[in-house]
Amino acid sequence: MSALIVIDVQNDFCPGGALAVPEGDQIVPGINALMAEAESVVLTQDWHPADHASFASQHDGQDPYGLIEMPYGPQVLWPDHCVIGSDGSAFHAGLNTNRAEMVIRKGFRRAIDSYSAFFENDHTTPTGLEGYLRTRGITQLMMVGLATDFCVAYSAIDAAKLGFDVTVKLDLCRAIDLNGSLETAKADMLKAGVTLA
Ligand code: VGL
Ligand code: ZN
Repeated sequence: MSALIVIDVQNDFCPGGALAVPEGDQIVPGINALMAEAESVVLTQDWHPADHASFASQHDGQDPYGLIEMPYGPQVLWPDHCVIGSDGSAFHAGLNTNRAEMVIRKGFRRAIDSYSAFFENDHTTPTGLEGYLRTRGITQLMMVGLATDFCVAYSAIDAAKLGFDVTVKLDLCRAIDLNGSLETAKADMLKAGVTLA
């Protein structure tokens, strides 16, 4: 069994949003077409409380895109984004969500970020997605969405480490590309055994 995992195609990651990914909206039609053919579809949604610790606004003297040390390791600080229930946290209006059998929300604990759809940024707290996929007999994953170098890459690497057969379809992803993070993410995905297509 296979599943298409659509990562964080939300307003705040699209042009005009709080953490806009260049061309983030351009992948929507292609993702809709892929969903129509997929065996099963899972959507993820970045979902933060307004005082989330990944927001630069929560740290005196810090600007967005800086790096701080958190108890679980280094953390990039972001503009406030995907605040629970806000318009920015909603899926892009053009995304056809009808085929989604599961929506997994992540990053809802104030003190810890969660790029990956499988584990929070401490790399140990599970989101429950692994159990969902395994109990449904799903072993093959196709991943698309935003952003290639953060939530897509972290999700793909965790999935590969968990033993799933993972392909990232790069033409249906877009990157933030912070200080070369896209090239690093691609190399890390390949090293983990992810297929880049
Ligand atoms: C993401 C930064 C912060 C992503 C989420 O979806 O790639 N990036 N939160
Ligand atoms: Zn986030």
